[in-house]
Amino acid sequence: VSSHLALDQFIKTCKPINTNNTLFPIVIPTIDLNSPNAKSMIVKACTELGFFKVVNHGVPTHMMTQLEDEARSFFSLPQALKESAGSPNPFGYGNKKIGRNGDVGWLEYLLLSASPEFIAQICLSISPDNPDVFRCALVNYIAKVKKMAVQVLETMAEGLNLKGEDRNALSKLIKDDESDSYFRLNHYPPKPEAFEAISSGRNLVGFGEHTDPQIISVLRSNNIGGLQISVNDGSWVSVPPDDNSFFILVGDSLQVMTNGRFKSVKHRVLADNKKSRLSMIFFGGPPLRQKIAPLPCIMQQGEESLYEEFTWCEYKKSAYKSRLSDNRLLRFVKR
Ligand code: GA4
Repeated sequence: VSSHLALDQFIKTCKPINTNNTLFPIVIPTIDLNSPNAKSMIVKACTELGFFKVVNHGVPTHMMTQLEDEARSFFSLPQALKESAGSPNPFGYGNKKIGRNGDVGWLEYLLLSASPEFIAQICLSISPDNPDVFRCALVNYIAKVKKMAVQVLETMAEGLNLKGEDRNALSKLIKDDESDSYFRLNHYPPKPEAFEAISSGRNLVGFGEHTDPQIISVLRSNNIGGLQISVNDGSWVSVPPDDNSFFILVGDSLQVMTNGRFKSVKHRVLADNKKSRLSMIFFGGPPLRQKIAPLPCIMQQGEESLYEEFTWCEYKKSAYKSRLSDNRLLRFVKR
């Protein structure tokens, strides 16, 4: 009875979402990182959707499955042990509550800084006697995915016609020792049996609509669907899951650095599944003091920035005051 009550309460705090315009799976642009066409295809995908899938990515399958197994073990721990990771503000274990301003979703998660030192510390607090298995799975996976993100950003830069040093203009922000990158494990439990009976036709929202504030996000999930992206005309498109590939999302910072050429993609996750969905996401962010502004090397003669200048630190501060579905860039658009 008590778990039904909790679900009932959860549903009451959820806004109904519009799924009338949800449809048809479109073809997700798929980029073979080793193909000579990769750069032009990436630019096209980032311009039109802010979203694409990467194959031939060089991340070994065993690293993905190892981390998925470890994540499963973590989420199956008793609640009190999971909570020993601390609260997710700024980093730790979260359950249903997202951010600091009342957003909720049908998921539990572990939100981490991507730095190996931080990960060592948090793994120690989760399992003091045997921290190394989880730690190694996380650290190895993150290192590989970060490397791939760097390759994607360099291919992107080439596609934008950046030459010489400028080819690293985006990737260097992620490679920087002070890069403020995050890592997140999301566990969306199956839809509860009692849901239909008390939800009056609402959808079960796993993670509500939002854009990512960082430069780039690299997402991998198990073979359970739920991820949707918003396309130009505002309709929602379901992304068929693929546990062998990665999905790349353009973040707000990359939209600004390309002066609006690339679109940060609005996305959400529905949790209408019979089986649980597990996703792992690397968020590539710049150092805190980094100025976020259009790259001088991409600006045409006479082109002006669409945005007021801000640092990553300022953007993050403002993001943490917002609700998930807010348009966080609006505040920085020049009038
Ligand atoms: C969205 C992208 C990342 O998951 C995240 C999220 C963060 C959080 O879960 O704490 C935020 C969200 C994300 C954007 C707006 C704020 C902050 C929740 C929220 C309501 C870790 C991030 O960097 O921004």
